[in-house]
Amino acid sequence: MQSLSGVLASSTLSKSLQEVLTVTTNTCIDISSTLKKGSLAGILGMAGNENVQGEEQKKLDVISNDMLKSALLAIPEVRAIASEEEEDIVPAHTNGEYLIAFDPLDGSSNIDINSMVGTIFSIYSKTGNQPATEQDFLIAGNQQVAAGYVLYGPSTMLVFTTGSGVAMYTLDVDKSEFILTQESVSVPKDTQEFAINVSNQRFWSENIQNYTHDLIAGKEGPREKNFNMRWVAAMVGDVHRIMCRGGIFIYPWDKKDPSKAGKLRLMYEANPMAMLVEQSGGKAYTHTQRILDIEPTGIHQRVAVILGAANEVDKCLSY
Ligand code: AFP
Repeated sequence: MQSLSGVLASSTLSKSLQEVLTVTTNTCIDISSTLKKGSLAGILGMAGNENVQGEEQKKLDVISNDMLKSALLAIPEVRAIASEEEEDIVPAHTNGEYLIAFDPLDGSSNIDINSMVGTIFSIYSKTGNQPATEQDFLIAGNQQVAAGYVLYGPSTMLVFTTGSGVAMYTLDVDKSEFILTQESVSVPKDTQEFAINVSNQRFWSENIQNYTHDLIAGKEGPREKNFNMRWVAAMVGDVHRIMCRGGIFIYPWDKKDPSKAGKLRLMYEANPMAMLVEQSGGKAYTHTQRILDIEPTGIHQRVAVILGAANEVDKCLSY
């Protein structure tokens, strides 16, 4: 069984990108072992302040953010980082080749119930030797050089791509290293499983209401087949299920706050997940455009997300 370090060493990736991936994933191994301690480490519960999103921060949001920030800022390959938990970008080395955007702990509302959470990361290359600015991060997702997530579940798994397909790794806890467990991921074009938070149904646009109505109508309805529903309340968990057995994940625009295009963040949730899904044969759109083509306007920009089985995404967008 090949280790991540062995796969990277035998790859054609630059040594500097290998270093960024190694530091990112090793830090996620440390986050994983911290999470496994749970309440024994006195790290559950609220941190007592809000992040830039206006969301209550959990202690582990702050802890995991600080672990990734300090590890990445310490390596010369990094020009700057952007994080869900940081209002502004954090510059590192003016000669650094890479920009990394991350959600240090996605699904943090699941922490205190011992449910799935994860780290999501997105990597861009950066030429020149000027100090980084927020503008440097406002690059379309189709320019990502790497994207991935680490899922902290019953086992800790790393799923990432550098643009030539998607592989899955499982953490060998004894050796503290990721082992290649699936060389190539493929998302089936069709599905009978959807993920959406139905409690928001009354706030959705009419087309999403009609689309989900027909899913729930099942065999007797216009889709003429039954569907199953899952909702992990952590994008990383719902996307991992899709990477494993297919499906469609939707976090649509809703009229609770019409000024917001959606709940999920483009730079460190939608873009990396869109690259993974597309690299696996799936599709990732907002209501109107391919996510990876969006020209960002801000590092915390929110978008609607409809991703997964290619034919089911097309079907959803046809309503
Ligand atoms: P938290 O990190 O605040 O738990 O939010 C997770 C998330 O951004 C995404 O991972 C989930 O898919 C989505 O929000 C869940 O949103 P709801 O709580 O509205 O279902």
